[in-house]
Amino acid sequence: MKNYFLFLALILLTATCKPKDKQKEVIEPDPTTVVNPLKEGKVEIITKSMEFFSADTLYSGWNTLFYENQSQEVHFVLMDLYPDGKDISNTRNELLPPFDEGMKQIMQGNMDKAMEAFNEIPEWYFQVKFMGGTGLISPKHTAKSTIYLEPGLYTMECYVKMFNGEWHTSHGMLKQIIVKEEATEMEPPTASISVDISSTDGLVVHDSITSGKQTFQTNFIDQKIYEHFVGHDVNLVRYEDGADLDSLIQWMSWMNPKGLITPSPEGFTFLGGMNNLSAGEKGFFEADLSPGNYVLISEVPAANEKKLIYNFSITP
Ligand SMILES: [Cu+2]
Repeated sequence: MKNYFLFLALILLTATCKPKDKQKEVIEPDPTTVVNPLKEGKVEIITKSMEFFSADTLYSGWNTLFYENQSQEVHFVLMDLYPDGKDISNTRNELLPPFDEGMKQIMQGNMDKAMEAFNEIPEWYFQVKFMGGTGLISPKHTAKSTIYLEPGLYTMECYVKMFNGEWHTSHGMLKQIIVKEEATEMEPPTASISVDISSTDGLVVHDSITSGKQTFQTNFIDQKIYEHFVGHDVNLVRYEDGADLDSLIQWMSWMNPKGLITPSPEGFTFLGGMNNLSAGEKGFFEADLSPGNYVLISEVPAANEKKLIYNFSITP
């Protein structure tokens, strides 16, 4: 009898233990909790020298671009939504050649010949819709911008110039991106500072800018194509005491042979911003501000004459 109870106890023990062990073995990740950063609207983009490392298919809706510039040069990210039937092969075959030729002529001081080359820019380019991106970002810095993407075919580009005047776009900073119908789960962030930008009133800042982590909301009141064939944007730039603001203004025009080129002007650090958007649209960017001197400035020729520059400082 005693043995019988011992036997029963053993059976009960193994019966209660075994399923537990088995349970441990069969634990598998629940597919509903698998993290998909892209579905959450988190898009990582890295530049190591002259390229974009990123996903090539994104979800539509709100997306935050985390653009890490690991290279030695200043760059930006601009998202161009293409008209139906056009893709990156049209960019390479029809758009880059006139821009390359025009820039070559500018570098040689032949503005008339440059304009002749720009006359060859294909008509479809003027139907490209600029959907934002980051502002200019200095080496070893990360830009964080939130934009709304419609479904479609895009190119991601950076048209800053190399030391010899050739476009980054022609050296690898041009990537085709497909944005699918399915949207992200992201809501737009809550802003701490609101900035209006327009071709009439320039940059108008509605809140006082203080130190710490700030989220800027950029409201594109209108938009237009300026003399450099693109519209206005917003770039946040920190500058050292004594830095020459005029050298920054000159540099912000790619039509200037020494503009938007390596090296970038002395004493200025580019901290991101919001690239071209259409009239009525908004975008967001984040920056962690320490005491110092700053400007918000557009990448356009003669930003000061267009009121597209806003100077401010943060006191300790
Ligand atoms: Cu670049």
